[in-house]
Formats: sequence, C-alpha cells, structure tokens
Amino acid sequence: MSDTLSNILTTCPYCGVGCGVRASNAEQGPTAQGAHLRIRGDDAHPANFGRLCVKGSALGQTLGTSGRLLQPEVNGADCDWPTAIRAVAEGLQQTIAEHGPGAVAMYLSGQLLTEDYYVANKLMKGFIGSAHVDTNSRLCMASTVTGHKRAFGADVVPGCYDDIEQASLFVLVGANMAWNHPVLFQRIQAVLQAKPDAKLVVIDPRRSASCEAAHLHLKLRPGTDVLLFNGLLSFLAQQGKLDQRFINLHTEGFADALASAQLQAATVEQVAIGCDLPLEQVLQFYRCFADETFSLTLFSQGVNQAIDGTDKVNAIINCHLATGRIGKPGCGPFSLTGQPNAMGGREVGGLANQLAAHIDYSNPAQQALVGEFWQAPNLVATPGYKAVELFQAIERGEIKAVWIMATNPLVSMPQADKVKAALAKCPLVIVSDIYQHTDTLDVASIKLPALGWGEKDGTVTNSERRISRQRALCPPPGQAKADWQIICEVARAMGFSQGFNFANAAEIFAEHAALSAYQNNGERAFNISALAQLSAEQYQQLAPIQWPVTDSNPQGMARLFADGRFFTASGRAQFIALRQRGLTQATPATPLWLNSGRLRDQWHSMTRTGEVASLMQHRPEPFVSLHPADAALYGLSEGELVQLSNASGCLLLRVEISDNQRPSELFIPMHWSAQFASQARADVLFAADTDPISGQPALKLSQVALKRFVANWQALLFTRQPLTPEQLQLFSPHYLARVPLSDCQSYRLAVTTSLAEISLLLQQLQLAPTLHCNDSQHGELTSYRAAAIRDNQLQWLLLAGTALTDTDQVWLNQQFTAPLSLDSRRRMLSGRAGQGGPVDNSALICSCFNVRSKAICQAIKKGADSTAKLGKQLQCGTNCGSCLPELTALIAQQKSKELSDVTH
Ligand SMILES: Nc1nc2c(c(=O)[nH]1)N[C@H]1C(S)=C(S)[C@@H](COP(=O)(O)OP(=O)(O)OC[C@H]3O[C@@H](n4cnc5c(=O)[nH]c(N)nc54)[C@H](O)[C@@H]3O)O[C@H]1N2
Ligand SMILES: Nc1nc2c(c(=O)[nH]1)N[C@H]1C(S)=C(S)[C@@H](COP(=O)(O)OP(=O)(O)OC[C@H]3O[C@@H](n4cnc5c(=O)[nH]c(N)nc54)[C@H](O)[C@@H]3O)O[C@H]1N2
Ligand code: SF4
Ligand SMILES: [Mo]
Repeated sequence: MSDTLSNILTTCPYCGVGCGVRASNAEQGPTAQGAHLRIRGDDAHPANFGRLCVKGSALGQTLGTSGRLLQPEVNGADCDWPTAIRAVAEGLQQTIAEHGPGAVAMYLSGQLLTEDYYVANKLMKGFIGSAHVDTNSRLCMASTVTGHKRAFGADVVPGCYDDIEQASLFVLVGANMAWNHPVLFQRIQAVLQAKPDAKLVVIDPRRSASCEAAHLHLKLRPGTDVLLFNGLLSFLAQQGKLDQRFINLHTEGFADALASAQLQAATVEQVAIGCDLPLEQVLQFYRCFADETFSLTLFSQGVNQAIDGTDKVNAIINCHLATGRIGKPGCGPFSLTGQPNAMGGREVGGLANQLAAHIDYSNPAQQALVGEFWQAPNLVATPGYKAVELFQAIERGEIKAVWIMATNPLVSMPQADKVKAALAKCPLVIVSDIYQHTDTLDVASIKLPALGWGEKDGTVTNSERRISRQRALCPPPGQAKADWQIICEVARAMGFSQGFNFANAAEIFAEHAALSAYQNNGERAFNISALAQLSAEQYQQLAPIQWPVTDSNPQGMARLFADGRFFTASGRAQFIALRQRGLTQATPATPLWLNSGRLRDQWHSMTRTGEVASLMQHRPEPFVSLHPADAALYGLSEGELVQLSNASGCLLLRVEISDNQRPSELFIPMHWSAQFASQARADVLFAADTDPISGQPALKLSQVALKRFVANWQALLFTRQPLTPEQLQLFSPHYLARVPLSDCQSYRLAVTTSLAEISLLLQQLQLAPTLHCNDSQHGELTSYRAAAIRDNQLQWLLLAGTALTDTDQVWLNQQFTAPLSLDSRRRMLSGRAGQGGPVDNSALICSCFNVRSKAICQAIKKGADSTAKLGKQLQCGTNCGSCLPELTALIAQQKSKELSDVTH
C-alpha cells in the first residue's frame, strides 16, 4: 500500500517482530537501486508504531546491486533463464527417474515469503512426491511448534503484542530481546518505566544486554530450565496460587504434571542446587510469578535449541495453564519467532513433519483433503527428513538432488564441516540466493538469482500471527526473479502445468487462504478464509491483520483461547508431565561448555549486514567470550587468539574476557562465515544432537577444548580495492578476518610463516609500496610497515609485526576517504594519528550516530548520568535506541567504579 505516491509501506526482512517500514523519496539515500529512498518506521504499523532498530534503520544501505547474484549459472557458466530452468527441471526429473522421488529434497527458509513457501511445498509434497522438504525453522522454532501442539493441539501463539502494555511481569527465558527483538524490548522498557511495580526477570546462563534493564537475572546452569519451571509449578501448588477452576474446566493432566514436577523439584532448595543459583534468587522469581497475574513469559532460542527444547516449552506453558494465565489480556506464554516469516512457513506446512496448512500426517482424512484441493498427482503419505537427518541422507548418498533456498546451511547447520562435505559429493546442488558469494552458493552446481527485500512482493507473518505485506520498492536487479516465479517455472518445465500457473503473488496467496479454509470446520487453527477472495487490488492494499481471519472474525483475532477451548480432541489444554534430564558431564579432553548466539548489529551469516560498514563496527571481529577465572587458568589476555576445538572441528577466535560468562562456559557469535573470517564458523563446533520430539539441534551447548594460539606475526592490512580469496591465501594466514569499511577493506591476519618473506609476498600480490620501513632485532625482522600512495590517495597500507602495536584504526580508515594531508603522509606508517587527531578507537556503541564508548564514558564522568543526558550531549541512543542497554551498562559501570574509588 502506498499512502501517497512517494510512500510505500512494507515490512522489515529481519526479525520476527515484523516492523512496518515506510520507504519514501528523499534527496539523500543509498546509491544505485534505492538511490532516492528514505527508510523509516511505519507509524501506523501495530508491531512498531514507527520505531525501527539498528538493523531496520540501516536497510537502505543494503539496497543496490553490489555483490548481488545477477544471472543464473549452471556448472560455473553464466546462462539465461530458460537454460537454467531446463537444467533444474531435467536434473530433478533424471534423479527421480533413476532413484525415485525420495532422492530429491528441498531445504527452505523462514526468510522466504509465504507465497514462495506455498508453491515450494506444493511442488514437492503434491507433485514431485517427496516429503523431504524442511527448513531452517527446524534450527529455530521446531521445539516451540511441538510444544504448542502438545499443549494446545495446534501450533498457535496465544497472545499478541498488546499484551505487553497490559502486563506487569516479564519473564525472558533464553531470549536476548534487547538485541534480537529490540523494538518489542523497547515496548517492555516503556512499560517498566510507566509502571513502578512492573518487573523484568531474565533467565539466561550469561549476562546479556537484556539484563541491563532487568530487576532479577537468574544466571542458571545451562540446560536446567525444565527444573526451574517444574520448581515453579510445585511452588505455585504449595502456595495455593493455582487457578483450580481453570484447571478443572479447561485442562487435562494436571495431577501427573505436578507429581512429576515434585519428584525432582519439590523444594526451592532442590531447584537452587540443580540450577546452580542462589536460593534467594529462585525464591524471588517464584514469588514474583506467584503474585503477578499479568505475567508474560517470552522465550526464544535458549529454550528451543536444546535436546529438551520441547520439554522446556511445555514446562513454561504448564505454569501458565496452572494459573489460568492464558487467553487473557496481559498474560501468557509468548514464543518470540526468529525470522521474519518463520510463522508463514509453519502456516503453509513447510516443515518435513507437516503436510500443509496445519494438516500433518496423523489424519488420513485431512491429508486426502489436501490431495483433493491441489489435485495432486503424487501426494506424499508420510513425513520426510528433518533438517539434520536430511543432510545426513545427503551424506549417505540417499538424497541425490537438493534445492536450497534463502538459507546458508554451510554456516548455520550443526556439524557444518560435515554438511560441507555432504554437499560437495551431492550430484545436484541447486541454490537460490540473492548474493554472488555465500559459503553455500560457492558449492552449488546451479545458482539461481532471487529477488531480495525491497524487490520482492508478498506476505510475511510475525510473532503475533500478524500477516503483513512486503512490497517492492525497486526494480529487479539484473535477471533476478522472485523465488515463487522460479519454482513455478521449474514446476511447469517438469510437466506440472496445472497447479503452477500463477500470474502473481496475489493469486498464490488466495489459493493458500482457500486451502486453509477448505473443509475447515474449526478443527484447524490456521484459517484465513476471509482472505481467499481478495482481488489483486485488495491484496495490494492489504493492511496488517492477525489470523484467524474468518467470516466470524473478518478483522482477525488478537488473542486466542479466550473461551478456554483448545484444538485438542477433548478441547482441553494438556499439561505435560516433565522431568529435568540428567546433564552430561564435561570430559577432560573438552572441559569447557560452548554457548552461541547473536550480536546486536549482525543478521545470521552476515550476507546482508556484514557488508554494511556502520553495522560491522559494533563487533568487527569474531570472538570468544570467557570468564576472568578461565582467562587466568589459561594465561590469556584480552585480544589474544585462541583455538577452540572438539571432534567436529576447530575455530580460531579473539579472546574477550568478561564476567558476563559463568566460569567454564564460553560464548561465541553464530554469524561469521568463510566470507568474513578464515576459521570462525560457529557451527563447526556443534554436534548433531537433537531434541527427539522436535528434531531441533542443540545449538546452545557443546563441549570444547581451548588452546592459546601463537602466531609468528600479525598484520593489519587496509586496501582500497578488496583482495580476492586467492590473493589472501598467499599470506597462508592461520587467522584472517575481513572488515568492510566505508571506503576500504580491512584485513586482520595472523601468520605462522616468517616475517622475512613479507616483501616477496607483496611482490606476488603485485602490491608495490611507495613508502616502507622496518625494524629488526638480532638480525631478525620484527616489524614491516608499507603503504602505496597514488595521486595523493592512499591505495593500501600494511602494518605487520611480531608484536602488533596499537594503531588508531578509526583514523586509518579515514585516510581512505580524502586526499592525504602532509601530516597524514608522515604519520601513515606509524599507524597513529598524533596530536589532535580523531583517536577514539574504542568500541562503537551507537551505530546510528557513530558514538564510541570512550566518548560516552568521558561524558558520564562529567555528569551525564542518564541515557537522556547522554543523548542530549552526544546524540547516542536517540535514533533507533538499540544501544540504550549498553549505555545503561556504561553508566552503571562508571557508578560502581566511583563507588569503589570512594570506599578504597
Ligand atoms: N541482531 C539480530 N537479531 C536477530 C537475529 C540475528 O541474527 N541478529 N536473528 C533472529 C532469529 S532467526 C532468531 S531465532 C532470534 C533469536 O533470538 P534469541 O533467542 O534472543 O537469540 P540468541 O542470542 O541465539 O539466544 C538467546 C539466549 O539464549 C541463552 N541460552 C543459552 N543456553 C540457555 C539455556 O540453557 N537456558 C536459557 N534460559 N538460556 C540459554 C544465550 O545465552 C542467549 O543469550 O533472533 C532474531 N533476531
Ligand atoms: N551455532 C548456532 N547456529 C545457529 C543458530 C544459533 O543460535 N547458533 N541459530 C539458528 C537459527 S535460529 C537460524 S534461523 C539459522 C539462520 O541461518 P541461515 O538461514 O543460514 O542464515 P541467513 O544468513 O539468514 O541465510 C539466508 C540466506 O538467504 C539469502 N537470501 C536473503 N533473502 C533472500 C531471498 O529473498 N531469496 C533467496 N533465495 N535468498 C535470500 C541470504 O543472502 C543468505 O545467504 O541459523 C541457525 N544456526
Ligand atoms: S526489531 Fe529491528 S530487525 Fe526486528 S523487525 Fe523491527 S526493525 Fe526489523
Ligand atoms: Mo532463527
């Protein structure tokens, strides 16, 4: 919808908050494609009311054709679409002819639009006849899906975002909302400010940015959430805080669930010991929950990505059912969806254990309905392989053709090196992506260029079941096509002309809506029958709306289960009897526990956010965070390199020492790919252990060994033109991290060969220095510094040495933007700005206004003791607000420093 000619309303393509975006014409903006676009939050969108976080605010910088895949490629050669479509269709047909449809698989993504997902699922499960369709939502939301189905009989998020304003207690379990669902977190923070009694409790084994706003942080032993919530159930019963009427009228299985909870968690002491928490803290949490009716429990990957992820979900839901806190304003269990359209994927049935539209394989009569509706020649009858099994089947050679769309499994799947090896030997690997180089695309035999955000058109569903439109803002780059179009063309080329003749996304949406309504007498939760008759024009104008959308609820429904009726056979919600699983013991060979997760400014494998210079500045290099006690034990200091390893693989990362961690527990970001660092793909170190019910891998807990890494020399290299991977390999770097900056690339290298070879290396690279200097000790070269200046512009700069001294990196970057001054030329090889130069190299805190921690700390010292005052002085935190938790932390740090200065 466009409210004026120059305003297009669309939805952010990042997290499941699903913020509305308004793109309008502006004089200044990104170059190339989106040259004249200004991106702002949509004031009228009910998810964000105008707000955008740091990633959403930088969306304009991701538009354009730079780095994009613009043309199809078959076996390394560019080709036109007819050739590519024929290659895909014939490849799949041949595989089916020789090995049967079960040898074909698709691996999809919560970043596809619902329309893309719908046709992909239909093609595979109804026409090709293979059930091996799974998605990266298996790594993300699968445990929530199975938890919801066990408790409610359907995969339904009961509540809505408006519950936030009506709640007074927020319990965040395994969710760092401050960074990963920032706009919703800001809504929570606003409530905390407006209601003096409102409280935030964070349950997370590490101190995350979300803890800055928390009244209580339970830094529990990883993997003990079931015990904690079983303890809460026992406590509620003991304290007479149950809603007996709700339990009697609307649920089943309470007695068993309580008895099971009491076996391990009869007393708070038992819980405190098991979860490794102070007794007083557990009690404080339990009392808070017992006393506050308006409580929301929001959870995400610390819950889902575990071998007992489904049980964790049900442990939380049990407590809400026991108190009747569901289906009512201001309370409920609330699953925070990860990707922008993970929900849409669940709605079309894109997971391997679903058929379509909330119909799974347990009900033959309903399955037949799907076959009838689709007029499917080859309807599948039984579930297919879930993601981890799917790649194992490729590895075994059972699956011989796979089509991967909008996901980067070489980076995001557990045992990522095995996945790489499996794909390397798979006869047909088709990858649809928007960029030219991703780790997965680099192993594809057929590459298909897809439209990305700002170019594609369709719908997404956010965490609160709200369907919103994504609308095109720019023309297609090169030959890229919408994913649904590519899929339909392949289907037709395979001879399935009947089911795939869609002229546009609107027609697909209408069919999807009609399927949701087909013979649906209320037994299937997902029902958008009232949208089945939308015309193309109405689809174009569709305003955000929450499903179900039926004739009795044409405006959609914010909250479900208000009548106490659930989608189970009995109509009652189910308590699940749960026991905390025994925890694995660390082995002497791998004594440390590894956790992984997200950073504020990056999105997954960084294909989109990694090239945006301002987003790369928050945390430019891959790192491992560890407790000071472990740093002391291993003799490590901040910024050193360490090797983490286990049977699955090995990583090389920089050390960050932080008491945010529990001792013996490490945290690494999940984001780095081979495009940005040589040995930092987190998933290389995660095993393929999965939750037996959901099939979701345990991506939050692995065991590793740690070893200090000593390089012969390290270097900082800045180049105006990016170097190719082949050029970089000439350094034989053990460690390499690439950091895109606004006008140059910077590379950080650690090398084990001799520094004496450096001149030869530069020759091979055809980098001829115009300035250079070096130092030696006892005849051995200890440092080498060189640069090339042409037309008074810096072309490249290399600072290498056995001990790398401090440099003013911010200043060095700036030298690429303007002609060099005489002073700069003189100082260049020292790497230092000298007197009066901009020498703040501290961590970038506010990406919107480029404010660093040193400036912030100085302002705090001078009396700016609130985020408001800091904002006024330095502007930090005044645009998207994503850095507010970090500003709060810096203020608190300064206060405690002043306090300890006074007491000492
Ligand atoms: N900036 C940014 N935002 C994103 C994304 C992104 O890539 N970048 N991705 C989006 C997607 S797809 C998703 S799924 C969401 C994920 O959103 P979150 O779930 O918030 O993300 P994570 O950082 O992966 O993990 C959350 C927390 O779980 C904790 N945790 C680990 N083990 C346990 C445990 O045993 N118990 C408990 N209680 N906690 C544990 C971790 O320490 C971590 O702080 O974020 C979405 N938003
Ligand atoms: N260790 C560890 N591993 C994890 C996690 C973790 O917490 N820890 N989290 C897991 C979770 S929750 C998730 S969701 C996954 C995410 O992992 P992935 O899905 O692998 O991550 P992305 O980088 O978002 O991959 C999306 C790909 O699609 C491309 N793309 C973008 N838009 C389009 C489009 O419109 N069409 C097409 N065809 N391509 C497009 C992008 O360029 C990119 O290559 O990672 C999982 N892996
Ligand atoms: S919170 Fe940020 S990333 Fe998530 S949808 Fe909103 S603007 Fe996009
Ligand atoms: Mo996710």
